[in-house]
Amino acid sequence: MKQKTQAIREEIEQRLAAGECATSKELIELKMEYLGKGGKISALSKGMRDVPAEERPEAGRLLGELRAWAEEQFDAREKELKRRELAAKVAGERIDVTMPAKFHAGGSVHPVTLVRRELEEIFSGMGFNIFEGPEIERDYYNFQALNIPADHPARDMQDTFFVGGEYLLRSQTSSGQIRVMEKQAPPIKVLSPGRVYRSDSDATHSPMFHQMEGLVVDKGITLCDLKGILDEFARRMFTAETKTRFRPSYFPFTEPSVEVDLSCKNCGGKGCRICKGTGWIEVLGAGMVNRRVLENCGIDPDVYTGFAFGIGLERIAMIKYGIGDIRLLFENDVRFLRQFKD
Ligand code: 2U9
Repeated sequence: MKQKTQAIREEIEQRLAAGECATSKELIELKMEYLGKGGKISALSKGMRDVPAEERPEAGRLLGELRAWAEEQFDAREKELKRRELAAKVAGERIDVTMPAKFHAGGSVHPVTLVRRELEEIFSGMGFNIFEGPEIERDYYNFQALNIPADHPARDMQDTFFVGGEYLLRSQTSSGQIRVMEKQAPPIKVLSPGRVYRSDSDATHSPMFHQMEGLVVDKGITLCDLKGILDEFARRMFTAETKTRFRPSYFPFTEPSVEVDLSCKNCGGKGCRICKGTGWIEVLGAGMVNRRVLENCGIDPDVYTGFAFGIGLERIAMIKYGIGDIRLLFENDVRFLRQFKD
């Protein structure tokens, strides 16, 4: 038995030294050849039956030693192989920080979003709270409560998208502001940005566009407060020299109503192609909240007054960035969009 175990020991030593197993898989195969069920060491164990009884304890000890030694050899080699395989993997994955970076196409912020963010910053800095109402609105909030009578042209199917029954796609964000006035007692100072829908489409009108309406209701609010707030907006949004001009107008929800022009930043008011020679650009509508609108919301118009204004975000973006056709803002052509950066 001693010779046999010694012969196997030498055989294993030789085969491991010869580098027969370069991979973990080959090592397992070699291990099985000796320690597996049908392996050479197992075969020796089976041969114990033929060993004379007095030699068996010594033969058993030798066999046990051989098995323990062989396991140790294979385990040590396995550890070594794993270490080498890992080292090779790590070396292959090494990052070369001097390589040029991969190109990532960076996105840009949509000009309407840029304008919305800027307006939100200007008006929230003046104490306005932002409220976004629903886009699918009831006739009452979009028209009736805003003093838009049943025979008003805005109510025509040609102008408003009706969804069915009393529901429609809101044509102005002021519908949401009625909801605020119903729930909240003055003082009220809200700003409502959002999508609105009107059945209209050409170079300056889109069936879906973005509005931002402001509403202030409190005791003693006058047209002067409106002018002060809009002057500040004009200076912050455009330049410190920008002037505002109020022209009389008419809206059912405000009385008196005004259309507000800003002095043309291109020519400084002298008159140019952009302002069509007038020196002024029409930018928004505004007015004192009609007392009937306040009454509809349970606010006493003899105690409280308010002003409101409405701004079309696409219109501001077109003026600010010199965009000639509103449709460019909705086509999502990246060659156009990537010109705008945050
Ligand atoms: C309430 C009462 C009144 C908001 C106002 C305008 C005048 C206006 C237009 C500007 C360009 C719409 O997007 S646009 O086409 N808006 O001219 N909007 S006063 O008046 C309100 C708002 C809320 C409760």
